Amino acid sequence: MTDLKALETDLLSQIAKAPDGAVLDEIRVSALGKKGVISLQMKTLGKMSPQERKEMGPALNNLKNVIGAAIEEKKTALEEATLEARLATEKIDVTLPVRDIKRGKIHPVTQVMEEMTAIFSAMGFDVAEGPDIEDDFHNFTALNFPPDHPAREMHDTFFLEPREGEDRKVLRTHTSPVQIRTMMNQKPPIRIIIPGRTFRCDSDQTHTPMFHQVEGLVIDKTSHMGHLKGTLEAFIKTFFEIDNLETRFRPHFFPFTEPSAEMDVRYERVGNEVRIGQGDQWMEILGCGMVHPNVLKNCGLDPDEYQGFAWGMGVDRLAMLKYGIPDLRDFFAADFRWLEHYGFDANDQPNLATGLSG
Ligand code: 2NL
Repeated sequence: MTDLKALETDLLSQIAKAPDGAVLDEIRVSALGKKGVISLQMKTLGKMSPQERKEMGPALNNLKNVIGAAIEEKKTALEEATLEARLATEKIDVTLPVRDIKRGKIHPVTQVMEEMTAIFSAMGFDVAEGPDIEDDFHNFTALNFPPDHPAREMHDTFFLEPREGEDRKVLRTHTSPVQIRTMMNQKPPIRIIIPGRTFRCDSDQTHTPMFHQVEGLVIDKTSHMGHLKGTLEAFIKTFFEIDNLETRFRPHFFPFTEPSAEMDVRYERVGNEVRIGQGDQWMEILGCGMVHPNVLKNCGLDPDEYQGFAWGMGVDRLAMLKYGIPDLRDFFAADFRWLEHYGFDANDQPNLATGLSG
């Protein structure tokens, strides 16, 4: 009979010294494999006297378990050490500047949203975001849409199948619900812009069911239509990078602003090209107005104390105009050649100090 205690000590010492997984596996085979020492000892149990077997059976079983567990433990430790070593050699400094990007382009819509964000950030606006799926209250009711307003029921809103016991949800048709959420949760003064995706059930040459908006909101005690005009004129000149760009404000109607206006810029058409800034034609660029007292009330703000202005513009169309992109549908075609041509380098991060569009 082998001294089981000596065998255990020997195997445990071998396991402890194993430098890698391969050696550890050899030890496992030599001890627990079909022809391993422990397995061979177990085969001799049948030939033992009942008295001997009663003693040796449990002892061998115990040895098998102890060695098995020690091997598993060592295996985990070796794997962890290998991973640690690999992580140490593959360490990269993510704060180093990026160089030499060969593939991958920033989509013009993303770039233009970043440009708009850079311009309004410099004026002191924060960026706010909110969910794509909204309820009737945040998308329509709070914005002073009357209960029977056609936009609520019309075919151009995407409705989600209502869940049991829940109000029906919609894909937001504008980013305005984010302004509603901000006014309900934050005390004025508020100065935010909201870049994001919006959805309307509309698809033709000039409309896609998903499109992008940047809306803005200023709420305080004194901001008026003059501030609105100044803010948006300064924005559009910086955006198109044209100092003498001429604008005009035309009266308009939105349920959520009073008074409301649309801002146009001068332009001319030379051949197939649209030239912004000069010429004898006017192009509508954005909608705006003073926030309607009912909207303020719906958000828990007293219209006798607070006032402010808001605006909304379509990013996709402004991106087409600024960068001379002829067809809206190409935005969503995921054509790499198109992106290679119209896309931006990841290093071209818009900022006002070094120039917006590089
Ligand atoms: C357009 C016009 C506009 C707003 C959006 C707004 C939001 C709140 C309150 C008041 Cl919470 N107004 N947003 C105001 C005027 C115009 O968008 O033509 N967008 C593409």
